[in-house]
Amino acid sequence: MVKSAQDKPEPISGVQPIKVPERAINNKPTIYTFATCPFSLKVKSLLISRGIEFENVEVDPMKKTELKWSDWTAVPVFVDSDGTQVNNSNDILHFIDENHGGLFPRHGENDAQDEWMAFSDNILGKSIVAVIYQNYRTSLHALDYVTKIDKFRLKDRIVNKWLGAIVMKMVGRSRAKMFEEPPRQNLSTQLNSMATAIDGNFFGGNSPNGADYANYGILRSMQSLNGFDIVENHQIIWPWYSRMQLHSSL
Ligand SMILES: N[C@@H](CCC(=O)N[C@@H](CS)C(=O)NCC(=O)O)C(=O)O
Repeated sequence: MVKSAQDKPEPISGVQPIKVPERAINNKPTIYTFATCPFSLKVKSLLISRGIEFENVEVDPMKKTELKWSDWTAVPVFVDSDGTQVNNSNDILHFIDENHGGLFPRHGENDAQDEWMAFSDNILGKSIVAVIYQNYRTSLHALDYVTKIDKFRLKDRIVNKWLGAIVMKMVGRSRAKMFEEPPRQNLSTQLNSMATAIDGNFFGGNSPNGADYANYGILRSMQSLNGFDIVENHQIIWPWYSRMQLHSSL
């Protein structure tokens, strides 16, 4: 019987049943990323802070040639040295921690960590997009940066900068509609709420847990873009961010 595309199972997050050792470059843990992607930066900050030697494959954001082998088409994708593939940034954070140190609780073991890891995707990630792409000027500034840093082919660069700025301004607007306050005020409110959960030095207390890497990665992606001054001027978040930066050298 011929299988139709409809029979194809939906790609799933987390650890994958089939190993792909050929995708672990030089037999090292390998991460497939876009350089400016907030979710990729979560994972990089953990890998670097644990001193894990890894390979980074930059994916072309247009063609995604380097990720054609995977059903999961968003970055980051992690492949461990033995070929274990893990999809989705928060799942990857847990997998890496579990296999390299086990320094923070697993999903389901600590409600606060679970809540703030989910917050990084559902609230913080969307709040920064609303600020970065607040208007055409800020959107163009971001696309100028992204198309220079990410692995765009030269001929894709210009068109993506100008068209991307228009598209992302619309995305920014739709993200802004999720929140009651205007984008800058909303980001400030979200940082205030994060600040209440930082327990001493980190979300994890004396040392970072999954919530620290997850939220740091998201904010790290907006460094040098519109709205980062809100982070720099926050009395609790800025010292926390600086501690995370020192801790992860990213
Ligand atoms: N929930 C995913 C989100 C990943 C995601 O949205 N990545 C973006 C880049 S920042 C992407 O790959 N977008 C392209 C696509 O989804 O096709 C995660 O946490 O890893």
